[in-house]
Amino acid sequence: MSDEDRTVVLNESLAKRFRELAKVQGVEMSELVNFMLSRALDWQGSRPAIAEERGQRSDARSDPRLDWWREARFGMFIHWGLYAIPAGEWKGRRIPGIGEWIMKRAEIPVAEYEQLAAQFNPVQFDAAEWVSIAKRAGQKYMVITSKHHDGFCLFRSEFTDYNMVDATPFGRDPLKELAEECQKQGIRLCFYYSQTQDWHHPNGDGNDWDYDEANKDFASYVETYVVPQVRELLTNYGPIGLIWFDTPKAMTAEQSRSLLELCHQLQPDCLVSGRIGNTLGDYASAGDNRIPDRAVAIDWETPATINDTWGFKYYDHNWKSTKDLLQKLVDIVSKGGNYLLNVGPTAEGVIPRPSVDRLLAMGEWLEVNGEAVYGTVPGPIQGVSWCRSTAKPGKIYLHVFNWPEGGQIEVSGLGQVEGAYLLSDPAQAPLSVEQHGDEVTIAGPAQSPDAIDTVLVLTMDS
Ligand code: H79
Repeated sequence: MSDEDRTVVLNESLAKRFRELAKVQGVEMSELVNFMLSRALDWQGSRPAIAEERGQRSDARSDPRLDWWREARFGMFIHWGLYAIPAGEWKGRRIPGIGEWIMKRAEIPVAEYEQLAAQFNPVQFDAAEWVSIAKRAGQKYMVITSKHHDGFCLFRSEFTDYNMVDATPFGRDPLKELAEECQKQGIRLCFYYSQTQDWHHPNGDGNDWDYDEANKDFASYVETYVVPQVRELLTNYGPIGLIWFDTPKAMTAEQSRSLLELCHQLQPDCLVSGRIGNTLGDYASAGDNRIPDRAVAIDWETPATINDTWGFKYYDHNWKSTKDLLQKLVDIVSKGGNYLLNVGPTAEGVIPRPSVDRLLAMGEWLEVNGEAVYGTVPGPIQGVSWCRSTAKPGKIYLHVFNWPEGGQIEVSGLGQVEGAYLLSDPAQAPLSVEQHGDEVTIAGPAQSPDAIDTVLVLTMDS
């Protein structure tokens, strides 16, 4: 929609609600739509990056079960499902929004959408390759969509035939293959599972174009479908690092709690994402692509896209640069969070090349600078634009995004600095440090050693 294009076509159900409301309010329809849109935008901008209901249970904050995840800091998200086939286009029309939402946005009837399964034959899928990409990117865990909102299951399930093994010509269980490879290559396998929205299941949330909302029995969907499927996922694939629930919406506290307890009972070490709802997660989930303004003293994670979609869209080429992605990673880690960065493989089973290129470039940087990322906590310098800081006992890492002309790095508020060196320097040649009271000046090279993020290690007198 351009500024000049003043024709907005509302979908039928929205148009009906607007017409009724406009009548009641005695205003013009366009006036009302403008008002509502501006309210929605204000609301969007004012939402905190981490919503309270997607927060962390207070007794999880010091739970050592999270230690591997606190160490990991960087994970791979994978959105893969039937939506990779239409890849953003339905019947010749490009459907706006995120690719995995195509069924909902185009209100595709279940009977039609289901037929995609017969075409899903990702012969190029290679679990070893996917895991190796994560590994080379420096990602420590992998979260894959076992079932997204469209209801299609990537895993064999006894509770529906609408799954990869029973409904597609492919006939293999990719989660089984990924589980084996993750074990081999030392990556923690984790599952995304859409516990509330299911546009395929008659009692699931979200599909009001096939099913009458009034006839839905959401509680029965949770009890007779979600619970047994979560049991399958946490029983059939070995140890699972975490289960990533999403969009809690109507989940009651009792429903969230019973799911949480089920997970902990089946696999005591399996973590549960904050999107289980009702502030019951083992860790908090920031909004999609949202990064808090400052350090947050809970365990939290930002799920994010490399372009503007999660599920593959063939015409989304809006790839963030490696620089942007790396600086986002460091920004997040400097505020105490994890970065769960998404790839959307194609219907053939291939992770798009632009994603792979960026991930591998991030991995190269991490190969050199990982010490300043993995297992760190927020450092003492916060809220400045030119650098970020992370810390480990006895060390502060200065991540310099904008190298000062001449290479004199000036900081304050750190305590007594003992020495400094460039993390990229294997010899750890000492840089000259001058300290006057609180003010510290470190003499770095005149030219920026790393155009994205040069890490200075400051060793501290304790
Ligand atoms: O799995 C990914 C998304 O599909 C899921 N969460 C991430 C991790 C997600 N579910 N809901 N939402 C994100 C928010 C939905 C926003 C919407 Fe829209 C606004 C749905 C309809 C309007 C975005 C824009 C999707 C379609 C149009």
